[in-house]
Amino acid sequence: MARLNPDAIRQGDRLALSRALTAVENGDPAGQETLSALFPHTGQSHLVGVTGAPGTGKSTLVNQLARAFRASPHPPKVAIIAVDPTSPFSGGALLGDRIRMQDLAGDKGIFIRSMASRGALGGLAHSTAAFATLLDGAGFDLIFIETVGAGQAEVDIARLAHTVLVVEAPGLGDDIQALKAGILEIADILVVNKADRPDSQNTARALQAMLEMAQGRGSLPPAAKHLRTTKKPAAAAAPEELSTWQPPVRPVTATEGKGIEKLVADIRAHRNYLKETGLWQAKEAYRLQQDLDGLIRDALHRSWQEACDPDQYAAILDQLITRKISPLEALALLI
Ligand SMILES: Nc1nc2c(ncn2[C@@H]2O[C@H](COP(=O)(O)OP(=O)(O)O)[C@@H](O)[C@H]2O)c(=O)[nH]1
Ligand SMILES: [Mg+2]
Repeated sequence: MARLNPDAIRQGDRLALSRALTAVENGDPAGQETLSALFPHTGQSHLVGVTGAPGTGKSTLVNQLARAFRASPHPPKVAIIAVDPTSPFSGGALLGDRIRMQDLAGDKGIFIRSMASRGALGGLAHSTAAFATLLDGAGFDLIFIETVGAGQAEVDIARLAHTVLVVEAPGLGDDIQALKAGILEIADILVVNKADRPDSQNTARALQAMLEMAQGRGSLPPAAKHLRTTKKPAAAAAPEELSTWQPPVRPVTATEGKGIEKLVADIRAHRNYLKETGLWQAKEAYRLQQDLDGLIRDALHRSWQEACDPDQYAAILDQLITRKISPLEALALLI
């Protein structure tokens, strides 16, 4: 592997950026070095997570959003990370994503990258965060992270983002898909795509009703007054618990670009809200703390593993399984 060049990445060298992303994806130490070199220059990008069940139209939507942002008066540089846990190919893309890449390929202000993530070192959320940091360091103002909303991994990835779009579409089953995946509560903006379908109003109404119910129960965020009374952002509290943001339900037809302007306005409004309330910093602090804690856990576990005698471990595990000792007693014997 050629030496990676952080300066070239900062100056917009796309090849250098691609190389660094690949290095990070492969767990190559040179990738880590590049990340560290770029880190002081990061923290500028707006990360927008886009999640939802397969087929809801996320890729189509992100495509339209990228195009709309690029057509605005002071166009941001836009990057798209498509996280596809099912793709076994590094840098591989689904058919829809390949079409998208061709579609947006001529614009130097757009960078698109798929991340195949099976067996990603340190987990999916960790590699996605690393990708976002590299793109941030490369000067992308707006980074879309598209994930298939199917479980905890996607929720973890979405949590990386400042703004989370949960995409729903009618006709994919009777239930609201996001409810099943447990991702409704992390939505900052609820997008009801395929508004050209006759049943889409029912989907929108059902979502609105669910939101109102959740708010009535108080399971959605209470007042953000903590933020105004404390001097520094509470890194320990999950920032979403401090938010008073009311997620809008936004109908769009991604294939026709209908409703996209309003969605762009929603995304900008949420960014401004985060900046004005101090939640932006709180989110950044929370994310970095989570990342550090994860690294510490991994490092401690690794060093324990290196020191651990596998035979002793097997013997203690056996005692645990046969219930001769409790988990806590096993821990005391092992550490
Ligand atoms: N009718 C209709 N179809 C759409 C719309 N947006 C996307 N689709 C279609 O839905 C399918 C899945 O879209 P895709 O963007 O790949 O969904 P993803 O799996 O969520 O990324 C494709 O056939 C799209 O053409 C829309 O607004 N209306
Ligand atoms: Mg997709």
